[in-house]
Amino acid sequence: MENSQIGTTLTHHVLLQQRQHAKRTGEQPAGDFSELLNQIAVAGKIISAEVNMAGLADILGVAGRTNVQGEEVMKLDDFANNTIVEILRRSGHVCIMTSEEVDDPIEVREPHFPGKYAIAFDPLDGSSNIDVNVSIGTIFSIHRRRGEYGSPGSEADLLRPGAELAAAGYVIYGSSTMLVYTTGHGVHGFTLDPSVGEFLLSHENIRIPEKCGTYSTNEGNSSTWTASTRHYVDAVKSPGDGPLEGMRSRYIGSLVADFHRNLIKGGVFLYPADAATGKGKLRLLYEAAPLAFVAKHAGGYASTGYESILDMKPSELHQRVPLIIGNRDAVEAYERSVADEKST
Ligand code: P6P
Repeated sequence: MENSQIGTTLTHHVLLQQRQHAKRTGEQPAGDFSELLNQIAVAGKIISAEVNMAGLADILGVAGRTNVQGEEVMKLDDFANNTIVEILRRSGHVCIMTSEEVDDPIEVREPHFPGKYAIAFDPLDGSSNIDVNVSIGTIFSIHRRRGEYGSPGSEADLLRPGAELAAAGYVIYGSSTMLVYTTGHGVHGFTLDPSVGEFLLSHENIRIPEKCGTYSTNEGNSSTWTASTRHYVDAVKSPGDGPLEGMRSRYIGSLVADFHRNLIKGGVFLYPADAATGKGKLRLLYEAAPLAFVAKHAGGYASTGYESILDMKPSELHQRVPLIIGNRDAVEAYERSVADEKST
C-alpha cells in the first residue's frame, strides 16, 4: 500500500514509467535513464537556488562582476552551464553534450565514463530577464547514442531529428521551480518542494487544452514578418468566436515561460522567419526540438511554418529555425497561411 502523504517523487515516477515500459516491451530497465534524469534534476535544484539569489546578488552589487571579497562572481548563465556540464560529465551516462553557451561539442573523456546518452541543452534560456525577475528556464533533450557503448561520443550523436529523441523537457524557474519532461509516454510536471529538496509530481499527463485562447509573439518584430505571418496574426486577434479568432496576446519574452503558459492554458507561440533572410532566432537542437517533443506528447505540434520541427535533420549544433508551437490546429493554420502565400 503506497503512502500517499509522501507524494510521488521524480525518481519514483520514472521507475513507475520504466516498469510500464518493461511490461510493454519485455525489456528490463537498466536504471540508466532514471539516474540521468535525476542528475538533471539535481542540476535544476542547484541552478534554482542560485537564480533565487540573483536578485540579492544584484542588490549587493556582485552579479557578474568581482564581489566585495574580490572573488569573480560568475554570470548566472555561465554558472548554469558549468553546473550542468559537470553534473552530466560525472553521471557516467553521457558520452557527448552541446550547450547554447559553448561553441564546440563537449565530449566526456576519462576519468569519467562515456555513457549511452547524448544531451543538448540551453542552460539558462531567457537569462537577460533575470534582472527584472522574469521566469527563465533550462531546456534539455536526450538522444540515445549510436556509437559503441563506452567509446567517445561524436557530433553525429547530437545531429539527429527531434523525432528520434529518447526524452526532452525543461526546468522553469518561476513562482515555483518546476521540472517538466516526457519520454514519449505522457508529459509530466514536478514542482520543487524546497523544504525537502525534492521534485514532487504536481501535473501528471499534461494535455494542452483544446481551446487556443492566446497568441504569443513579439509584435515589435512585425516589420520583419512575411505577409503570411502578418495575415495570420491579424486573423487570430480579430474579434470573433471562431476557434482561431479573438485570441488575447501574452508575450513574456522568455521562451520557457511563454511555452509553459501555453502548455498549461492553451496557446500558440510564434517566433517566425525574418522575411528578408528566411531565418529564425531560436535554436533547433536545444530550444525548438525539445519543446516540440514535449508539445507533441501533450497533444500539440511545432513547425517552422514549412515543416515539422521534429522531422528536421540538424545540419549544425547551433542552427537557428523559425518556431511556431502550441495547439496543433493553431500551428497547422499557420502552415496553411504560409502555403497560401507561396501559391499566390
Ligand atoms: P525577442 C530570450 O533571449 C530568447 O532566447 C527566448 O527565451 C525568447 O523567446 C526570445 O529570445 C525573445 O526574443 O526578440 O522577442 O526579445
